[in-house]
Amino acid sequence: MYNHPIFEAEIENLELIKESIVANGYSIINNLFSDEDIKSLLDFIKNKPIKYAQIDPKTRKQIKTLHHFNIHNYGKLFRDIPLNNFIENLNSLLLNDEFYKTPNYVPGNFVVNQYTARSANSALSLHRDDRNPLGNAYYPTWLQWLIPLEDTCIENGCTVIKPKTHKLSDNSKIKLIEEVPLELKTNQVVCWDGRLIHGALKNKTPGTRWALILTFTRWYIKQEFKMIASMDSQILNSLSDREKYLYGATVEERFSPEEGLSSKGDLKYAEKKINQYKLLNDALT
Ligand SMILES: O=C(O)CCC(=O)C(=O)O
Ligand SMILES: [Fe+2]
Repeated sequence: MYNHPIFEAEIENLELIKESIVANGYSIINNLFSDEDIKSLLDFIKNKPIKYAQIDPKTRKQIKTLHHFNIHNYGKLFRDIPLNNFIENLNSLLLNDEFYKTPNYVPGNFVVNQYTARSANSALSLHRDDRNPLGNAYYPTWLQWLIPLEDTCIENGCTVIKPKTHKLSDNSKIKLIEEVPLELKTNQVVCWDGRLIHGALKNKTPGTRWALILTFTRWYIKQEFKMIASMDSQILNSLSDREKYLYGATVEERFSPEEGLSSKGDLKYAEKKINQYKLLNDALT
């Protein structure tokens, strides 16, 4: 058994949730998505052929896991998740750069770093996904959201965390902190600071353990995949202003100073970059 009392709260308690992420490195959030949405997401994922496996962060070897990447390309239900109001509000409190002005109707200037669906099979070693040098900064620069599409438990390979390790850089101290399994129901999600040490247990059951994992970072951090480049022209044509910020179109690298002198782009700049990707799509098809 473990001593750490697991923190969970309802979506009405935005401030408490923020405080738990700052203090404990994570928060469980109850009743964010409807049962119906979770079921539709699961049905879609279960019917989609799988192309990829995962590299273990510690051993760098391929491990047995079912994995989908860039799932913003899987249709509206998947595209709506990063736009969820609560996710947007919490991310804005923790990841926004106050020196990067956005239009009033665009609340955040952080970006999606990676958007995947994962079903546990082998165990995933303890790791942190935030690649910044270790430190004890108050604010995170990465936030990760895990949205279970099936109940998770110790038997089927739930996530494990080492609470409060997000601000620790001393490995001997990290070793002493207990590993806490986060057994989640499908009406719960968990959000953690990307510096928090976490992993996943082995799935000992014959069933799947599907979860969506959505990583957001501050705007200047390199995305795991170039989200804009992963989209076909039809999706590029349908991006809302909010999504142009969210998927990094406003902060795509400039080819030269002729494309603008600030790396904090605006919507006009995003439009230009999106057009460049449309031309690239046309050339490749
Ligand atoms: O699936 C999980 O519980 C955690 C996965 C994870 O940490 C990762 O893929 O980096
Ligand atoms: Fe991870």
